[in-house]
Amino acid sequence: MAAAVPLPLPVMLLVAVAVMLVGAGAGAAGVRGGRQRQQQLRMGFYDKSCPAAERIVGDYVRLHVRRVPTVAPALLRTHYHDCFVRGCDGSILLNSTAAGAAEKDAPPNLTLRGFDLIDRVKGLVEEACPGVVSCADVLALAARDAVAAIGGPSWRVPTGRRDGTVSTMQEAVRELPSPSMTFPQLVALFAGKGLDVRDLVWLSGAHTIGIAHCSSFADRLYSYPSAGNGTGTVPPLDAAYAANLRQRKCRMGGRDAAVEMDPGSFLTFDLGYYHTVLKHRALFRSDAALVTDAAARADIAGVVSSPPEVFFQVFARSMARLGAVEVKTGSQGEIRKHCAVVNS
Ligand code: HEM
Ligand SMILES: *[C@@H]1O[C@H](CO)[C@@H](O)[C@H](O)[C@H]1NC(C)=O
Ligand SMILES: *[C@@H]1O[C@H](CO)[C@@H](O)[C@H](O)[C@H]1NC(C)=O
Ligand SMILES: CC(=O)N[C@H]1CO[C@H](CO)[C@@H](O)[C@@H]1O
Repeated sequence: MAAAVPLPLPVMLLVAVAVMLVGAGAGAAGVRGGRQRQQQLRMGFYDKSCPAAERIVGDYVRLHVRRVPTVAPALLRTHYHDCFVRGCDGSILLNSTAAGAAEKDAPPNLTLRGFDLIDRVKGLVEEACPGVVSCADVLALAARDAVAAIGGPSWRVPTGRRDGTVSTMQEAVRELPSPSMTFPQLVALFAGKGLDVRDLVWLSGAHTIGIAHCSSFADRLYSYPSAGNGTGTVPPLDAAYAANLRQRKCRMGGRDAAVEMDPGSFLTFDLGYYHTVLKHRALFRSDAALVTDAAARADIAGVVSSPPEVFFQVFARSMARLGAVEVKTGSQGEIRKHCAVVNS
C-alpha cells in the first residue's frame, strides 16, 4: 500500500475499501520500515505446527467476553502496551522478579487487566502443542478476537512473533504515551514506533471502549485546564462535564473511581469516542489533542459522518500495523512456557 504518501481521507478510504474487495483484508502489508521483520510474520504461521491454536484462543476468549465483556478493552489495551515497549513480544506479560520490576508494574500499567486470562489460554494452547505458540501471538490473537466478540472490527493477525525475555518498569514509563501529552508529543512517540499520524488518530479510537480511573485525567479536573502553546493549545474538558465528574463520579470514589470513556456505550465499538472528542468530553488531554491538528480534525470529521464500517476499516488497518511493531521472529527470543516467566 502507498502508505508513505499522505492521502486525503476519502482517497485513503477508497484504497482501504478496494483492498477489502480484492479479498486481501486490512492487511499488515503497509507496515513501513518493518519490511524484513514483516516478511516473517505470516497468516496461519501455526497451521502445521499447531493447527488448533487460533481456534483455542478464539473459543476461550469468546466464552469469557460473553461472561465478562470488560475483558475486551482490557485485552486490547494490554496488546497495545505490549507493542509499545520492546515491540509486540509478550514482555508486558512477564512478572517482576527479584532482579527488578517488570513493565506490568509500571504506573501506566497498573490498571491493565486480563493477565490471568492470557495465562489460562496459553495453558490450553500448551496442552495442545507444548512450546510452539508464543505468548506474544496469543495476546495479539486474543485482543483481536475479544474486540470482534463485542461486535467491533476484526483485523488480520499474521503470526510468528517470538517472546522477549526482558521487561523493565523504567522502559514502560519511558515508551508509553502519557494521557497529558500534546499532539506533537504523541506524534513523535508514535513515529518512534513506525506509526504515523493517522495510526495515532484511529488507534486512539480504541477509547470508544473501556474505562479510565479518575487519577488518569485528574489534571483536567482540578488544574491546568488547558495545555500547550498557540495553535497547539489543548482545549479544556467541557466545563459542565468536568463539573459533573468533579462533583459526582470522581468525588465519591476519589482517584480510584472508574469512568466510562464513551459514556453510555463503553462496551460498544462505535463512533461515540470521536463524538466525545469533538464535544470536548473525551477524558484525556491526549484525546482532546487530536482536534488541535487541522488534518486530524478533518479526518475525524470525515469518519464521524460516515458509516461505522469506515472507522472499522481504518482501525483494523492501523491495528495490523501496531501488531507488527518491532516484532521478534525466527530464532530471536523464545517461546515462553508460562507467559509470566521467562524459560529457565
Ligand atoms: C494515544 C496515546 C494513548 C494514551 C495517552 C492512552 C492512555 C490511556 C489511559 C490513561 C487509559 C485509562 C487507564 C486507567 O485509568 O485505568 C487508557 C485506557 C484504554 N486505552 Fe488508551 N491510551 C492511548 C492509546 C491507546 C491505544 C493505541 C489503544 C489500543 C489500540 C488504547 C486502548 C485503550 C483501552 C481499550 C482502554 C480501556 C482499558 C480498560 O477498560 O481496562 N489506548 N488509555
Ligand atoms: C505472576 O504474578 C501474579 C500476581 O502477582 C501471580 O498470581 C502469578 O502466580 C505469578 N505467576 C508466576 C508464573 O509466577
Ligand atoms: C509553552 O511555551 C513556553 C515558552 O516557549 C514553554 O516554557 C512551555 O513549556 C510551553 N508549554 C507547553 C505546555 O508546551
Ligand atoms: C492508578 C494507580 O494504580 N496508580 C499507581 C501507579 O503506581 C504508583 C507507583 O507504583 C502507585 O503509587 C499509584 O497508586
